[in-house]
Amino acid sequence: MVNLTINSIPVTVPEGTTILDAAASVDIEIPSLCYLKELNEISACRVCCVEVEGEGKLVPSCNNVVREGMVIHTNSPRALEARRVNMELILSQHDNKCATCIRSGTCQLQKIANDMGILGVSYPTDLARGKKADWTTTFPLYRDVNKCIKCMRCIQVCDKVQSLSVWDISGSGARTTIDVSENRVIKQADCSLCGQCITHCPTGALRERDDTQKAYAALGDPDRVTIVQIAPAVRAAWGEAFGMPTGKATVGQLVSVLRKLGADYVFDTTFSADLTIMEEGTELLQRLQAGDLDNQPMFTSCCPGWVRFLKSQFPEMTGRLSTAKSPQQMFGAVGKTWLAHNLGVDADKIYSISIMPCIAKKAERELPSMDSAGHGSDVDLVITTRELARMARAEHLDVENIAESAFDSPLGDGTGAGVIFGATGGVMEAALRSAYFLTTGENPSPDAFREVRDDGTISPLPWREATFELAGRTVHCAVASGLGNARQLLHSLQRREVHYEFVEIMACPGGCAGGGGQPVDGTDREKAADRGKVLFRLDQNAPLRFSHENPAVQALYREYLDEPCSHRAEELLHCDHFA
Ligand code: HC1
Ligand code: SF4
Repeated sequence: MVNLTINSIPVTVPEGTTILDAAASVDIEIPSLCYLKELNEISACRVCCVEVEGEGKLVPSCNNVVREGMVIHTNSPRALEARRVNMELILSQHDNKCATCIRSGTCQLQKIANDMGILGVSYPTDLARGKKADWTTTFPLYRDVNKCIKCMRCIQVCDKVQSLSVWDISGSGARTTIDVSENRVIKQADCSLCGQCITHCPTGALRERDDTQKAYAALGDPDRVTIVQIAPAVRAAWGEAFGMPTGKATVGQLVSVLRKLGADYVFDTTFSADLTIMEEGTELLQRLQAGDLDNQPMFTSCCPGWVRFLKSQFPEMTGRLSTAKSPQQMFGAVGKTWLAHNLGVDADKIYSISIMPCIAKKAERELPSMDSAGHGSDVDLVITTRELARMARAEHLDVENIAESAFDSPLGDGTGAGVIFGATGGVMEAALRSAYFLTTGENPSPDAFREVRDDGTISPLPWREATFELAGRTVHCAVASGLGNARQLLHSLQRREVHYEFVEIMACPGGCAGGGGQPVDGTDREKAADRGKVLFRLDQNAPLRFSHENPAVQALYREYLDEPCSHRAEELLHCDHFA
């Protein structure tokens, strides 16, 4: 242990502890901007500088460790002055247009500047001129070079967690900035659109393409019938955007918000998650029985970030994806066919909006294979959880106290199995529950496959694995979230170091619960695990916990599709990932 003094308080901490953490251990908060524990400890911003007595120098507290006998002042006049100068220099290269900034209220730069009482900047404004024009096009990810504070967090999260290295430092000296690596434009950069750079950005430099105006136009158009679907993971997180604890705001309240915003029908993506299970589970059994999985696994295909990653990084393995479309897209295809017929509505009048925790879903809906209902795109618009929150805020709704409202029928029916799609391991678990039923005619215990869940225990591998008996044989399963972990798993598969029949991969760490379109609160606290717990709790308490028991899914097969993987189901609900 190391003994030191911080602001006259005696502190004892283990060797190797940073000054920042040592101060936190006695409730002294040192402001920091670029720092992300174990990810970005480079002291680029130097806002966390403290004074070390007797050494005549200021040091960044995020990457300097404590030494025996140190006497540290976090708020000495020198430390405060250095912090203010560093902040003002950063602000001189920032556009400071808080009134029109997406992160106003959750921006860490804004918070620290306000906390420090900075009312003006002593240095001339010196904004970067970057490739801004490239970002104003239709790409779902948007970057504003004049809000970038060069903290390098996007570089680190994309490189270390997602293994894609889309971002890099560009230029030198005072002209140093962050841009797409290797002098590419973003469309050429194999970006998975996971959005992790956005959720880890401390300012408004990175954001999703804003599609709220299109949503307003559709919701207010009397000639359109708007059908809205809400993704599983949104329900666990949307209230955070209003300062509520994770999971406090319910999905029933969100349904009410959407009705207030003008939605004609509000449905649940968990309906089509259940449908996905029927199709993907049947495909799994068919491929197992055909011997197609003897050497290489079938991959889940519901995460478009993962699908984009696979197609760009391991194109030779694209054929291992399940052909099942994602729940979002299955919903879209069913919405403009069976549902339109059911509602007695002209399918051409339907405008289908998804509320998703995801940026990649915006690109997924635009893929050429996603128009199988024959009425334009099956899904017309994707709005992230954050965009939805902005729309609710603009409406001045008292979301905390709004009464719950039920989903519309029939695509509002979902099971607990559909809900857990939003957490890593959930798709696999839901699929195995129904695959067991499809092969034995009996339900397993709903929790029989919980081993694939991320329960917080450390896995010896960068992924989780489990083995189950299914269809008279042993099925080896693996679950990975985060694309860096996925890359390691794929390399092991290619080198034949591991063998699995069924593999679930989600691009975002923790699955959609940690999606790139989820609320950010400016605290840097990773919330995916807590949101995942909310989803598993909802499953635990759900009246139905098996996808094959979803009454709307059963009716859809009875009235329209016949059976899973039927000719019509293949046409509507499956796709060619090579297209
Ligand atoms: Fe997801 Fe999915 S779980 S991909 O994360 O399979 O976005 O929530 O909607 O489509 O159901 C996202 C979430 C979501 C799909 C489902
Ligand atoms: Fe989108 Fe979910 Fe995939 Fe993240 S894990 S890219 S939120 S679908």
